[in-house]
Amino acid sequence: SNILHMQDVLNKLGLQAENKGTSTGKNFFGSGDSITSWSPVDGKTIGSVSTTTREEYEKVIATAKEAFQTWRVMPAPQRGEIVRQYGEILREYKEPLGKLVSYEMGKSYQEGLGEVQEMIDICDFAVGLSRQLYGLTIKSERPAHHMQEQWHPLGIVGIISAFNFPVAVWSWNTALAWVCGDVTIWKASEKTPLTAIACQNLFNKVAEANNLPEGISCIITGDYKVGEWMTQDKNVPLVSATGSIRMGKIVGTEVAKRLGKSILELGGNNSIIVTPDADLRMTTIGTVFGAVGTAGQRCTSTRRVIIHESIYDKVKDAIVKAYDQLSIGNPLDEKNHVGPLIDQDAVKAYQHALEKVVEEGGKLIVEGGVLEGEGYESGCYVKPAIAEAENHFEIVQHETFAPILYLMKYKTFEEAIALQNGVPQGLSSAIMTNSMREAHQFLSAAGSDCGIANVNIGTSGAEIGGAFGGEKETGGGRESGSDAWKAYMRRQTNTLNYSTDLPLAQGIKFDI
Ligand code: UN1
Repeated sequence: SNILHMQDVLNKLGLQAENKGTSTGKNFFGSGDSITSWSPVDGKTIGSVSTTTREEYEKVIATAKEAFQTWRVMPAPQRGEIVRQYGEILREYKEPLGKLVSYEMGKSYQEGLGEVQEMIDICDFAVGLSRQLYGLTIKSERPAHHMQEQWHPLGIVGIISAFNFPVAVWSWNTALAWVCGDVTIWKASEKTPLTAIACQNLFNKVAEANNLPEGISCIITGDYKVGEWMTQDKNVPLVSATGSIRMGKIVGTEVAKRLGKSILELGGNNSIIVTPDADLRMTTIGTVFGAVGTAGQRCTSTRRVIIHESIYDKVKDAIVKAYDQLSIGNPLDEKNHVGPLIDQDAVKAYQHALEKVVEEGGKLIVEGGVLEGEGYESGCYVKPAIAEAENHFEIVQHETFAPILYLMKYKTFEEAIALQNGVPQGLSSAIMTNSMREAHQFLSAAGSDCGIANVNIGTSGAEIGGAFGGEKETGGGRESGSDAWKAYMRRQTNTLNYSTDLPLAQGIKFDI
């Protein structure tokens, strides 16, 4: 019945069968080829969106540049007020937007709502932040001198986001960028273009009510080429990109070529270490949610479980038993735990990984497979699988965006940490333990090398209040909470002399 009401959802969010995918606010245009948005839930077409041409891109840049002139001098708390109103609209539209996220991307309705909740949370965070863009005062070595640092807006921030969190990741970036005084241009994933237009339509209600100029929130649509226009464009001082390592390497390199700034939040290869005195129930729930939630398509999804040999069989049995209870199907039906993968390419990558792990000597203990028949017409529904594997296997070193979990054993604590850290990625990590010593060792400088390290919690489901991102091939960028806002601003160091002399720093004498 949720599906039957999808037309209402589209109407509420201002979406049509054919949509223009370029926008500077209430102005929508776009004359490039159309992209079809296709739901992995039932394989049906939801609507189409026109792509952005180069000429139209230039128009967006010109409008955004113009908008920045007024937006950057509006007092930050007033910009915060705009973000507050956006958070209010999101509360009002939480259900339809959550439903569209679920239908267009394929995650469960609960998770679709959760994603909109993340948007609301980051808006609240940004509103508070708008009064806390603090700089420092610094003691000068010279008499009657004052030093300070202050933070100014950067300009146009380009946001490139992935299909798996089609709306939340944009909001982490944009809500911060807006209160910081930046204007934003969003290139959403071409797999989820409709949710992006829905977010823009909601922003337009706020923009209109407040007489804001065009260009504060912009969207562009298309494939990697459209993203490349931004990465190569000096008019875009910062590009924040969330997605695959392959994409991030290209974005990072292109932006670096012009010495621009980038924030990269890329793939993970997240593991849970399960120690001898771990709570078995918590371990099971944390692992299974982490591995099969969002059908394994979170960058924080649990990919590996590193289990102490003394409890290996017990933990393995509990996880396998939990997998028996999983129901796979339409994610809008709340009785299902696992929805579809995003598309058939993702299904192929899943199948390839399962073949590869066996080829490399792994053993499947929960067999995978693609589901067929009634309810599975899209061809995107797969069974969550578990393999016993070794960390050095090529496929284990690689992030497969699908519900595949690798189990491995450890003997010593040092070995567990080495396995956890022994992958190219460094996003999220967790330990299940009741030993204070192990917990602290895991969080120490010699412990987890990831951007996120959790104790007695799984690897996924971070709150917005912390900085989100990771090390190594995860890209090093941080989005969302803590002081991640600083990356969206430029720092300026000021020295003011209120004396009638001009003493030089370092005691240097220069007499004329
Ligand atoms: C992502 O998968 O790109 O921590 C983001 C989590 C979510 C965000 C994931 N809050 O799982």
